[in-house]
Amino acid sequence: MKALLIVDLQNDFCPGGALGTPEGDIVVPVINKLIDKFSLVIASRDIHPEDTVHFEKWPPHCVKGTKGAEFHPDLNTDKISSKLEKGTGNRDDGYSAFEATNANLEYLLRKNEVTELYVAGLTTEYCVKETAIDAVEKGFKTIVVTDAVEGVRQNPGDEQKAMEVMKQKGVEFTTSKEIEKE
Ligand code: VGL
Ligand code: ZN
Repeated sequence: MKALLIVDLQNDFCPGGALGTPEGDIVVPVINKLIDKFSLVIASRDIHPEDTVHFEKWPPHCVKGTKGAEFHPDLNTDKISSKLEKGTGNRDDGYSAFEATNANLEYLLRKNEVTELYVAGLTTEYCVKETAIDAVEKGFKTIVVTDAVEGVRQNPGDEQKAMEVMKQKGVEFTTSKEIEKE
């Protein structure tokens, strides 16, 4: 069983958002197309309290109840069967979707007999990377869809570095074109 996990495709990570990636919204149509190829689609959101140690590292973003915390308005959410919230505490970053506090992602995947987890969304260097590495470490075959993820690009080369770390940890890569062929 294959599942698609859409990570943090929220207004605040899109251009113009509080922690906008330069090109984050280009993945929206790519992901909307990808969704058709999966029978199980899960999405995570970064949902922070107003006060959190996380905001010592980052400008405030994705605060619970704000517009910035909502999914990008063009994301087709119809098929998303589970909406995970992470980063909800005030003592840590909560980058990985496996740290969701409103559902247990590992349990959800095992219950649905998921063996291959396809990962898309934002941001390549943080939440996509940490989620993908956690998935590999929990024993799932994990495939990042390279044209369906975008980086926050704080420093030149950060995205490439993140891809290399994921690769070293055993994460695999594909493109939406390859998936469409299947
Ligand atoms: C993220 C920075 C801070 C992410 C979340 O979703 O990748 N990045 N919080
Ligand atoms: Zn965050």
